Amino acid sequence: MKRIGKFSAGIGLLLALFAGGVRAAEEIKIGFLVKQAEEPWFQDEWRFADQAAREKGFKLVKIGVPNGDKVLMAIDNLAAQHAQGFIICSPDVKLGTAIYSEAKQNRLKVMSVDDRLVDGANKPIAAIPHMGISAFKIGEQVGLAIAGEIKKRGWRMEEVGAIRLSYDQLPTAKERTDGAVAALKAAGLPGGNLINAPQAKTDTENAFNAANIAITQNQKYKHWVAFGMNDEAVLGAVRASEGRGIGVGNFIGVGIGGSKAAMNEFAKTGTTGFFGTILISPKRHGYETAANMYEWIKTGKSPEALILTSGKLMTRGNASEVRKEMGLQ
Ligand code: FCA
Repeated sequence: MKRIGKFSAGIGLLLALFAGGVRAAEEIKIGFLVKQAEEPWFQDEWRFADQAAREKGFKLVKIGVPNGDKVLMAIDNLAAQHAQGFIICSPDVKLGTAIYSEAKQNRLKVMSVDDRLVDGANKPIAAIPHMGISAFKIGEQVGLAIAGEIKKRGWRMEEVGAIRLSYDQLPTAKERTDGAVAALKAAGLPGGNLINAPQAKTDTENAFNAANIAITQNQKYKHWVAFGMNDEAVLGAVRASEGRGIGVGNFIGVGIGGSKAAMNEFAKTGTTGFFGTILISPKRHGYETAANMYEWIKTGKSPEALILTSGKLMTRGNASEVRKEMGLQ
């Protein structure tokens, strides 16, 4: 009897261990890696990914990855924690091949968000599902909004200096400003009035420096407009215009994003040269990518290869209405 008791206790223990093992293997853990964790857009993406995690019951691991070393460390870390997949907005899209092979080696599924990963020949890696914005189209919306406001103010196109905050090494950034340039030219802006202001990094401080140089070197213009890859870029130009004594009546900036950076600007009492922004959807980019990754891991159903989301012009006047439409309130 004693023996049997011991035996069944042993089996019981084994069964318990086995069940524990199965449970551990079943827990779904997903990484969400972003290049600029301090930027409100990425905080919003994380917030909505967290919402998906709560609703579907998986664990979300959020990691800021400001450079290539951090990216590789984060992937290793996820593998060590037995995560099954991750979503990434990489600090450099050229890390694509390294990210893809590191993910494969560790049997992690990978999807990209916002910035599409490229291979050694600068071609998008089609095997990595991606959700980004329709960059050129959204850029055109920026250009159209600026052109509409120029017309409303009765400015002569010849007298308008147009600052293009640029970060051309990132394809989505280039496409966005290309779209804005196309729309402005179609509206009659002379090509010679475009001033390229390259940012060393994609934050407001670097945009401020770039815009400052652009304004200093082109003092002949009576009016100014500015556009770039996101709100942070345009806010840099707005601050530079203020520093150089350009009145808000002579400045129109239109960004892309519509998160806290833009809302804070709209909330200011008094005027701002930040005229508007194209609101894009951190909810889709955060919630949907995380939910799609979860499905992929759980059921094997791979996400759509490429999803490009749209945007809508938001100004101080219609901000809360447009945010509500986008499910952001
Ligand atoms: C890029 C930009 C972000 C945001 C996102 C959609 O990653 O850096 O600011 O615009 O695309």
